[in-house]
Amino acid sequence: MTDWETKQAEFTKNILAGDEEAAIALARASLEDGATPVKFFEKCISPSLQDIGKRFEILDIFLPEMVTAADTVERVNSEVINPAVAEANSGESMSLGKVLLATVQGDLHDIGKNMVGLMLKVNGFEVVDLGTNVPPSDIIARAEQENVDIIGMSALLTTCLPYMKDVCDFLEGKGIREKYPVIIGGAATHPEIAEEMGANAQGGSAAEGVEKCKMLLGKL
Ligand code: B1M
Repeated sequence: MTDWETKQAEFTKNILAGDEEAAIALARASLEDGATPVKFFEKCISPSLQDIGKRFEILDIFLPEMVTAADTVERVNSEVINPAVAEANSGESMSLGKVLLATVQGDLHDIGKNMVGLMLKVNGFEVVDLGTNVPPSDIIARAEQENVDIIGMSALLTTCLPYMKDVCDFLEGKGIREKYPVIIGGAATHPEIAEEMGANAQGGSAAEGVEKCKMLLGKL
């Protein structure tokens, strides 16, 4: 087992047990050892949640354990990861553009979207975060009101993918499709789905989401 695999196994154990103090201590120790907060998120938090998802799927664990794990991760993020990401990037002051972010209708998953929002902010984007369970009509109305440069949507439930397509189709129907580059992300998405629904880009990770937003605005 590599160091990261050992840490990740330990982290998974901590979050499943809802042991917030142990999970926080593990994250802090990793950062003190030199890991960046984003690396800890991608190497530990994200794969641990994926493992938990797989165990949920095969009925090895049940909803209450998934809720406990998610709540524990949220505490680790708010106490350790988010402040460390913000601090590491506190010198940034330019504005690259305004990105609307939303988890689409029917979907309440927001851990990944929140990380994307934070990474966008620390990389110089303004973020309008509409939260979770946001209907297509609200996404378009707020994009117009806020005059955003990009519409970003997240989905983890495959049943909610059609709402992402609805946003692309409604924009087309209103004759404003060209005004808004659309990026999608979240575990239910992949690049082919983005292409099929007519989105302009897909992000497989928060870092990729930031790169793709820069690319969409010609800032790379
Ligand atoms: Co849910 N859940 N969940 N869940 N959950 C999944 C998604 C699932 C795959 C688990 C499984 O069965 N294997 C499954 C969906 C199956 C499917 O649709 N095919 C599932 C299910 C079924 C459900 C419920 C229906 C369970 C039930 O009630 N019976 C229910 C639905 C509730 C609802 O949304 N209406 C439910 C509930 C929950 C909790 C509330 C307990 C909790 C969410 C808490 C929260 O988000 N605040 C939860 C969790 C934690 C998960 C898993 C275990 C982990 C999700 C996560 O946070 N991943 C998940 C298993 C899995 O994903 N494999 C699962 C880590 C996160 C960092 O990844 O969000 O993909 P992700 O984000 C990444 C990238 O994708 C990217 O960057 C992020 C960082 O790298 N990215 C973007 C994300 N958005 C982006 C946007 C971009 C660009 C990049 O541009 C705009």
